[in-house]
Amino acid sequence: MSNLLEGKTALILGIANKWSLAYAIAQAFAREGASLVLTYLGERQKEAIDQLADGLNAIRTLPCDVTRDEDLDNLGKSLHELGRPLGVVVHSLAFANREDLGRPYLETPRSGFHLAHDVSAYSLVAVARASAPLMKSGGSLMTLTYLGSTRVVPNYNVMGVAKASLEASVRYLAYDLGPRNIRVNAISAGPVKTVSARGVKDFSTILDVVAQHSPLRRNTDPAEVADAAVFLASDLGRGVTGNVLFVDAGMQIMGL
Ligand code: IMJ
Repeated sequence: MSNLLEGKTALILGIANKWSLAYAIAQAFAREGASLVLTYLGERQKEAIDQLADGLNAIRTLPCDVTRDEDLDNLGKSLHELGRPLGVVVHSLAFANREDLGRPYLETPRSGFHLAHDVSAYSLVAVARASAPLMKSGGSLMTLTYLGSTRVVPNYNVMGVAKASLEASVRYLAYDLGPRNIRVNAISAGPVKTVSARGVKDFSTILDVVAQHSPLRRNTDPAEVADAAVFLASDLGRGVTGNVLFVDAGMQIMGL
C-alpha cells in the first residue's frame, strides 16, 4: 500500500501475542510508515512484547497495567520523554472474570461487574487523559468493541455491559476532545479466534454461524480490522469521530 501514517507515532495497548487484533493493527501501522510504541502487562509479558516489537521496528515498549494509576502516570511521562508528538492511540484490551462469562448474567457479583468495567471501559478514559496532552496537533484515539454491547450474545454477559459503557465513553470523549482535533472512535470487529476468545463456550459454532449468515458469508480477518484502523488513524478519517465502525463481514445488519 502507501504511506498513510508516515511521520505519525502510534501507541498500541493490548498486544498479547501474534494473534491479537492489536498485533494486526501494529503490523498495518508499520506497513504504512508509523513509528510504534507498544505496551505490555507486567514483567511476565515484557520479553514476548519486546520480541514482537523488534519484528515491527517499534521505537519503545512500555509497561502499562491500566488498573494502576501509577502506570498511567508513568506512561504519560515516558511518552513525553520520547520528545515527539503522539498522533494515534489504539486501546485494544478487556477483561472479565472467566466465571462471569460462563454463568447467567443475573449472577454477576459486584466485584466482577467492577473489574470488567474498570479494565474494559474506564481504562479508555484513563488512557485518553494520559495521552491527549501529547497529541499536540490533533490525533486519533480508537478502541475495539463487540456486538455484544447492543445485542445479547450468549455468555458475553458483563463484557457486553462493559462494552456498552465503552461505546458511550467513545461518544463523550469525542465531544470533550473534538475541540483539540482529537478524534475518538471504536471498531466493532466480528468474532476472531484470539486469546480473548480462548475457552469461550461454543466459539467455533459462533464462527460457523457468521460464515453461513453474514452478508459476506465469511468470518472477519484481523487484517481487515487493521486496515480500518489505518483509515481511522490516517488523515483519510479526519471527519470521523464518536463512531462505531463495524468490521464484521456485515453480520451486524442481520435479524436472523
Ligand atoms: C467472549 C465471551 C463470550 C462470547 C464471546 C467472547 N464472543 C466473542 C468474544 C462471541 C467474539 C471475544 N470478545 C469480543 C471479547 O471481548 C472477550 C473478552 C474477554 C475474554 C476473556 C477470556 C478469558 C478471561 N477473561 C476474559 N475477559 C474478557 O479469563
